[in-house]
Amino acid sequence: MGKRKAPADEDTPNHDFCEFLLELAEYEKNVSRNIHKYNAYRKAASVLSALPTRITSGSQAKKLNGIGEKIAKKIDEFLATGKLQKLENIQNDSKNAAINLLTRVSGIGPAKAQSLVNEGITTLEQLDKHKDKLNHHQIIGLKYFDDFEKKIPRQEITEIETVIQKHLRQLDPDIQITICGSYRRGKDESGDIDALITHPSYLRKKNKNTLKNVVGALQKCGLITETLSLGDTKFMGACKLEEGSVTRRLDIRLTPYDQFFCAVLYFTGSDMFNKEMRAHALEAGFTLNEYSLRPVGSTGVPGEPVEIHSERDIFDFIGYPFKTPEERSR
Ligand code: 8DG
Ligand code: CA
Ligand code: CA
Repeated sequence: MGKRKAPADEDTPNHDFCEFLLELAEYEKNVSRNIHKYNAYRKAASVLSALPTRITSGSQAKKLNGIGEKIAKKIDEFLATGKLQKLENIQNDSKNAAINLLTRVSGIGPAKAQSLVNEGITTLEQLDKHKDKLNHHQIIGLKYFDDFEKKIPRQEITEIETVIQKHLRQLDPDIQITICGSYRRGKDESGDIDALITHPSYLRKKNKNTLKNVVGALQKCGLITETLSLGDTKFMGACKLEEGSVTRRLDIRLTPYDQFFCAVLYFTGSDMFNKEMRAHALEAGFTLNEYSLRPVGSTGVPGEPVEIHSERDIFDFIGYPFKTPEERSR
């Protein structure tokens, strides 16, 4: 997953509010480790970013779904003073800054970052001298710290997709690949590459070697350069288009054919959109995840998965107006 969350869209009328809300969200996730507050700030930023007009007071903002008293007060403070004292304090605390920095290393989560900082490791240089404290994923994350923070231009992902497609065809012409994530939502640049593969003969029963064969072929041709983890259904690693190119984060997931559309929907995101869609599914009496859509009976026990033949089917079943991938970005 992209580690540095995209800054708020600069050309929306409320982007400065979104910016401080997203920064507070990162603080809650990385330092306080309060996932509820993290979600609340993200939700508020998402609501504000979709507004076509400028918010001029906290009380006006409070009328919006997802903005309560506390965030309204922050908007008033920001409007009055042009800053937020809470955020200034957070930014001026060197321990917070160190935790935030270390969580930008792929594989280092908030808990690991805190324990490193508690041991006195606060910079990447110090981290480099204490690689014994890191696992394989984190060591690779540190090695490619700069590369992994660089956004990937859309064109480069298209080229990588073409290379993958060529090798998949040689392996088995029936394997299908879809690049999901922000790329599928039409973004000009992405934080990483989220590839989903499936095969018509892969229905529940797993072929243990499919993903390993795919990864092997892509290593052999030089595209895949690092492996962070590799299981039967999920590869996490890195790839490089050619010698001298930037090293990119690449995830590949193998999904059963009958779960393909739920997986495509889930991995296309955005994660805020997924949250909204899951909430809507629940209201309509369904439970939705990356594997299936299932009706929930009055007992609360999910039934058998609904048969799905397209992404649109999922929207139809829960009575949610269809949105193209490009419309799912907030
Ligand atoms: P980016 O890489 O350009 O930053 O954006 P992205 O493609 O939207 O984000 P991502 O972090 O790569 O995640 C890909 C999709 O996976 C995301 O759009 C929706 C889905 N997803 C969730 N929740 C989570 C989660 O907690 N972690 C990850 N890695 N993916 C998630 O809905
Ligand atoms: Ca990802
Ligand atoms: Ca992504």
